[in-house]
This record gives sequence, C-alpha cells and structure tokens, in this order.
Amino acid sequence: MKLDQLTLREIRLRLVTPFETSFDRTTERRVLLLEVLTDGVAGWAEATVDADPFYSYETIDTAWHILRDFLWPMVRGREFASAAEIFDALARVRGHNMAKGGLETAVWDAEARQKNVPLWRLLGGTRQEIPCGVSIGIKSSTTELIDTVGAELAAGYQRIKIKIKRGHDTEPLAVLRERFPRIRLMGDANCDYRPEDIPHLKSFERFFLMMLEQPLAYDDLYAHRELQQATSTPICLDECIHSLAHARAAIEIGACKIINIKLGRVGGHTAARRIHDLCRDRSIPVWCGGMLESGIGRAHNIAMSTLENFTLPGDVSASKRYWHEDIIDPPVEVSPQGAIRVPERPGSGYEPKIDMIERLAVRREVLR
Ligand code: OSB
Ligand code: MG
Repeated sequence: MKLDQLTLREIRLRLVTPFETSFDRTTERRVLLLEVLTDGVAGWAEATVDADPFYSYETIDTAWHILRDFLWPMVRGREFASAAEIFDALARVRGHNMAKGGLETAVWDAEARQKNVPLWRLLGGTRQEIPCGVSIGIKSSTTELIDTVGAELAAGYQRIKIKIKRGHDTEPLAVLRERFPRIRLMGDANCDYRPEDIPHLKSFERFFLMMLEQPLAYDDLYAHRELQQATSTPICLDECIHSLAHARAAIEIGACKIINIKLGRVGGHTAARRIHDLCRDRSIPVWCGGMLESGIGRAHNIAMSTLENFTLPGDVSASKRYWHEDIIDPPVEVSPQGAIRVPERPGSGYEPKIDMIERLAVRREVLR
C-alpha cells in the first residue's frame, strides 16, 4: 500500500460532563483527527493528545508539528506491505508516541478497509465482546459521586474507577466501599503521590481495590516497585509505560501487576500488540485505557481490546457518556450487561460523519 495523502483536522467537542483529574479539569476537547489516503482508500484515526502538556509532554500543537514536519515526510509516497511496518519506519523520531499512534492507526484502518475485513480481525483479535468499565472524575460532593456510581452500575458497567488525589482519597473510597460492598472498584491518582506517601497508600488495602492506577510519578518505575512490594493492592501502571522496554522493566523489577495500554501513549497498534504479547507471556493482565476520545479514537480502542490478554474491563465506554452527538455512525453502545459487541463491518467498523467533521473543523491541513 502506498501512502498518498494525509489530512489533519482539529475539531472542538464539548463533554457532556466536565472531567476532573488530579492534574486538570476538561470541559471541551480539542480533537486531532487524521485521514490518510492509501491507494485511494481512506483510513481514519485520532491522535489522543490534550491541549496542555499535563498528562504527557505532547499537545495538539506539538503533534501537528511533528506529524507535518517529520513523521509524514518519513512515509509519504512510500510503499508498505502492511500497516505493521509503520511504527518501526518512524523510529528515528524519539517519543511523540501520540503523533505516531495517530498516523499508524489511521494506516491500519485504511489497510483493513482495502482488504474489506474488520480491523480487529486484521490485528489478530479474538474477542467478539469486550467488557466495559467507567472512569469517573473527581466530584464536588459525595452525594454526586454516589449517584454517578449508582447510575453507571445500573447501566451495566462492570468496573468503577474513580479519580483520586492527595487529600481526596480515603473519604470517597470508604464511602463507595460501604455503599457498594461487592463491586469491582479502583482508584487512579495520575501520579499525584510521592514516595513518602507509601504507608498512606498501603492503608487503602482496607478498601479491597481491584487495583490502584499510577499513584506515583510518571517517570518513577522504582518508586512503584517499592510500593508494590509493600502492598497487597495490585498496582497498575499507566503514565509510566511508553514502550515495550518500559513494560519489560516494570514487570522484571516488580513495579506492577497490571498494565493499562493506551494506543496514543505507546505509539499505535503495533507497539500496543507487542506490549500485550509480552504481558500475556508474563501473566500480566492488561486493559485498554481511555483519553476521552471521540468515536474515531474509541473505535480503535475497541479493535485493540479484542486481543486475548485484554481480560479486564477497560475505560472504553459508550459515546453518549462523553458526547451529545458523536462523530461516528453508529455511536458506540454498551449492552445492559456492560459489554460492547464488536462490529463485523470492515475497517474500524464505525464510519466517520464527514459532513459533521468538516462543519466542526477549526483547522485543516492537507499534506502530500
Ligand atoms: O489516566 O486514564 C487516565 C482521561 C484523560 C487522561 C488520562 C486518563 C483519563 C481517564 C478517562 O481516566 C478515560 C476515559 O473515559 O476515556
Ligand atoms: Mg490513568
């Protein structure tokens, strides 16, 4: 397949409910969409960047720059046997995985559409249904938190994750555990704690969390090892894992028992699959994380989640939890049992609503 053209577009989408973490509060997303043309067939993807460099150093503007000035020139006009070759072809650029992941996953969608097969089958997925959890932002009151959790459980979601931070942790966890004694519950701190907090984090054992996600610094595997050795709560890494090498180091030193895989953070489907395979071989379960994606990014998360070692419910949930109207057709829907039925349609299985995307576009650049 030959890579002929790349169109970058930025659209703005307002969240149905603002999302608050230990590091930010998001009400509107600036979404970076990629449309790649390969032998006349279009593939779509999203680079899962934020507007600010708070979750990762990448932003929508760095991704635009790196895609236009470095990544696209490395592949444009070139012939590839498969999208599986793209990630290694971009290796000269260090980091910038969200920019890389956007381009790489768009080419995967195009390849699946060219071959007229579902993307998840092309990736080697086996699950026809994927289990879903939800990620709930920090709420201003305990009542609001309990009501939100109650509504998500009633909708069928199989696992509840709440965002926590220093000074806002034991109370919400204790209240939820008391109100919902048997649910699968976890906390995500997005790096807010310090090594001195390890005894405090160990005290969460009384909440019987399914796991505690990324409590310590984004670049501190060793501190997570110290915590994991000290506590029986399984530690799950998110921000720390950017590559196969990081995943291997984390597993070898015992820094975690679970890994959250995000396509953007690791650089696309090929990198994600390598980490998935390593984790499977080392008996480390994985699940698919989320970045408040539009339907276009969400569709890729669904395809990835069909790989066999995605055994735990991920943060991939219904379109309507995020958007009044999603930019794909059909929107992502979750069954009353808390699962997404994987589509048998070609490519990602969800069609971009091009008219809506063009109408919402605030910036657009066609690269050849
Ligand atoms: O840490 O998993 C995270 C959203 C933005 C940035 C980081 C994270 C999240 C989420 C939301 O938890 C997951 C989602 O619902 O898309
Ligand atoms: Mg996280």
